[in-house]
Amino acid sequence: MNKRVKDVVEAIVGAVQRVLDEKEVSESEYRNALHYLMKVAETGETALLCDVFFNSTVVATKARTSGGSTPAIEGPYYRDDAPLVDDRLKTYATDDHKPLLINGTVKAVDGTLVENVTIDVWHSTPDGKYSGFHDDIPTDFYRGKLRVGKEGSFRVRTTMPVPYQIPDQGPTGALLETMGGHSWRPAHVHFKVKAPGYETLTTQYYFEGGDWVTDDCCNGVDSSLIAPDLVEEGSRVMNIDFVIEPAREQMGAQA
Ligand code: MBD
Ligand code: FE
Repeated sequence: MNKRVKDVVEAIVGAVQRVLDEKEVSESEYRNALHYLMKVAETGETALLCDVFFNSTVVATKARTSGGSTPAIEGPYYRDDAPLVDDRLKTYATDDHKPLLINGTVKAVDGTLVENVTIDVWHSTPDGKYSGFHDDIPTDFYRGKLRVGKEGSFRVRTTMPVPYQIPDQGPTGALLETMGGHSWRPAHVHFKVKAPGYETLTTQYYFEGGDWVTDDCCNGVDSSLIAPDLVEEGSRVMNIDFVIEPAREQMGAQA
């Protein structure tokens, strides 16, 4: 018996029951919904569908109590097996997008330097795919792990991502369309900042003035995550000073 699981699942079941009742959902609608969910599972879109609707809510809960940098949704395309990279993500030889330089620092909330920090960086390919998930693109493209230097700074080069359409041919895209919505996300770069003894910071950054920044289908944009339009020597530049907080006990965690 796990009290936390009981608590949360009972609340979810209660919420769904209330909606079925209030909306007077019929048997055929209910069966349609079940078939829909089976299609979601068959097409491997379970994480995608849930992330579209729920990831931002979980992130908002974390953000309320976090003293560190603004967190953001992870999305379904993180790979823990990305390669270590030095100062550049591997990009396609044919990629003619504007160069992007991402640099900044990592510090603890009390301003001190943190040891052994790694930053996972990942973003989509020029054609809006994620390596390691789509089209058999090898996992080392457009993603990598950076080691932050002893002085707390990092720097990596890549190319500019573009607005991203979440897979729109499957059940997730179909549902968004049926609901009169769209399946576009603003161009973004994902980050995961990890250090022993610290809370992992998962976040993403967007580009000032970019399409869909104010209308993300995943509701993932916070104004503090929009990088100003800064260009130096033909390269778009993103300066990010990450702030991470000491690890805390996880709420409700059980052995
Ligand atoms: C993505 O690339 C993404 O970042 C999120 C949050 C959801 C779907 C696709
Ligand atoms: Fe993404």
